[in-house]
Amino acid sequence: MHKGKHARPVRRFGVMGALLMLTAATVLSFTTAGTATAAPKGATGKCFTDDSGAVCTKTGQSFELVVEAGEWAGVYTESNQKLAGLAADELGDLGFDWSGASSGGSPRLSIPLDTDSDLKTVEGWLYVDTACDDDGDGTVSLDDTGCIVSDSFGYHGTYAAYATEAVVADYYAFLVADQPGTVTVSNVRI
Ligand SMILES: [Ca+2]
Ligand SMILES: [Ca+2]
Repeated sequence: MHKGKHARPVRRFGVMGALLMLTAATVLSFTTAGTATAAPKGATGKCFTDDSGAVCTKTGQSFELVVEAGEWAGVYTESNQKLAGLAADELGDLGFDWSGASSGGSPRLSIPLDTDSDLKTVEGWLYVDTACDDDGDGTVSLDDTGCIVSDSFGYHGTYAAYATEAVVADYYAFLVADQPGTVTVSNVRI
């Protein structure tokens, strides 16, 4: 995954940092067993950063992400666990509202996918970036007509036409900004 090439070890939020660095292959060995206690269940969105200068500022349910080259910051929640097991091509209106900088697939949702019937292991990712906001109204929503998505298995096209056997894995779904600029996201629905 290109997004990991600038990654380096982190201290404050090692789980997400490690996750961002992992290739699809190495994610295979990841399970939720060691991370389930990292944050309280049911928590609403929380900031994470690469701890190298990127800034995430939470105001209410709005998050300002300030990222320079090679950095990342984002929002995660554990409430996505309600998604585990759902068909990846039938996820309704997941998405987020955004304003500010967008480029190179940033900001985007990364939704963990399972393809081997073991929800505790992640085999791939569904990516939902601002290409999904085809009508340009500042709302990314999977149920928008014309919403463009991609996945780590090579799909790139409309979500409406997305057909996969994958289901959502029992793992973090998160929003990340990893291209330079300042973007504000809110109403993160994962
Ligand atoms: Ca799996
Ligand atoms: Ca839209």
